[in-house]
Amino acid sequence: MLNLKTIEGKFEAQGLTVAIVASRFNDFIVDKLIGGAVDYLVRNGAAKENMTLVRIPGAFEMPLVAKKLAASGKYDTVICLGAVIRGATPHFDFVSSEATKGIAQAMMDTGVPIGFGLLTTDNIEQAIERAGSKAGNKGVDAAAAALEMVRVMEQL
Ligand code: INI
Repeated sequence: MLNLKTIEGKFEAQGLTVAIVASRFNDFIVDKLIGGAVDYLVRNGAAKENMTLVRIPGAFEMPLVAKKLAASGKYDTVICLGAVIRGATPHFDFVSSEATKGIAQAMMDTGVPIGFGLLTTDNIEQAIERAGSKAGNKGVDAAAAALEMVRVMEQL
């Protein structure tokens, strides 16, 4: 549009190797995110044989696992899917902030794009809305961002 040399990623997932890290905590939500992410990638050309799902206890464990997978050299991208839902104590704030910081750190330490599909919501209704109902599916969004980032990074 501005006549600039522009680098951007195509949404082509052929040959993409993916690790999905998904928490068991709030699995009725997280399973919807996984379904959305896998469906998105397959519809864009990825093969299920090139995808590995790693189930972990909760969001707090996500950075460690995401970092190990990203550093393994086996995957073009790692997609983190989970749901932290606010309760009556400050627990939510500690879990969500450590998970978010740790996932970002894993991406920066390894140079591997990581899709961030960790819901942090005030209540269950907000989580349901973001897991395939009125506010879309954040698993799809995380997969799309991960794919776009892989294709951008290949060109830089
Ligand atoms: N883990 C989540 O993934 N979501 C939550 O909402 C949550 N809450 O609210 O407690 C949660 N806690 C567990 C945490 O991630 C660890 O698995 C646990 O503390 C064991 O280390």
